[in-house]
Amino acid sequence: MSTNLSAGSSSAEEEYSAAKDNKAKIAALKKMISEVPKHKGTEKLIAHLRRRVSLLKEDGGKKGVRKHGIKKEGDARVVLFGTPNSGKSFLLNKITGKEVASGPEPFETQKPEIGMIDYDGVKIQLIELPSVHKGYADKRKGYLSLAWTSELIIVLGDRKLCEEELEGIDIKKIFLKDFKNIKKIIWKNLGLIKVFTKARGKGIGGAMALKKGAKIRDAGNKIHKDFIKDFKFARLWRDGSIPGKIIGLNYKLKEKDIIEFRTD
Ligand SMILES: Nc1nc2c(ncn2[C@@H]2O[C@H](COP(=O)(O)OP(=O)(O)OP(=O)(O)O)[C@@H](O)[C@H]2O)c(=O)[nH]1
Ligand SMILES: [Mg+2]
Repeated sequence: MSTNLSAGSSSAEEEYSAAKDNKAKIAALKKMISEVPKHKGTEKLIAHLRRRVSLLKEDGGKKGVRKHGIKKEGDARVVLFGTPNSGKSFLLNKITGKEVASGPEPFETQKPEIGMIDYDGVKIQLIELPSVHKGYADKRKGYLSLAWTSELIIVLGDRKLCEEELEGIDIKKIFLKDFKNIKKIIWKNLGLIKVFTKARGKGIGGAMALKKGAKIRDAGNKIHKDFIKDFKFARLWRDGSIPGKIIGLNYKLKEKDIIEFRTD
């Protein structure tokens, strides 16, 4: 994050960057607030830092747990955020097969609506938040906690209002203009790669999402905690250029790789 603090607060900023959980982030932010000189010129900054603290408190720091009754499912959570009638429900229905009411009335969606995107076998949770209005950031913290626990926020409609009400939420945002290739765009912005596994002598099995830069070891660990213990080697197929090459645990994977684990 960039808070443009004056010299003297840099250690608090470093603490914030190094913070592993929300508790540590909150402590670093409070330190920043205490260190910022208090005058007219820093009022906005202090308000901004305070808002961050309050958002982090809302989040509770518990990743993957129920939030607003919505459990994190799939390989990532993406949130649809926007002004009334910007097409959030339309988009949710289009790419997840949901059937949420999507008509000309504004504020039609009254509670978070959840769908699941299937992208070549990888699952991505998509949540439409009720439409934004002035004061949303203060009144709808529960909804915003869903944005806060997401990996990506898709913003539709009036950009200025959305940016104002999302202020302080350090999650990647994309501002959508049209709905073309939307699944692909979401996937690209998540910074994940998708690999496929196969069993010996069989065709391609399941798809798996991994962080960019992941290695064979990470794929194995994702299949099962103990999987790597019995690892002998793996074979890799890559877009025709690598046909069944024998590789080890530290081999770096790429989008659409096919891997076969050998444990016998
Ligand atoms: N943006 C968009 N809207 C479309 C499209 N085709 C139809 N619509 C209509 O545009 C309106 C968008 O409404 P919703 O999808 O309900 O909008 P919303 O963002 O969910 O807004 P809320 O009612 O506040 O929940 C509806 O009348 C849709 O039927 C399209 O290709 N893009
Ligand atoms: Mg809607």
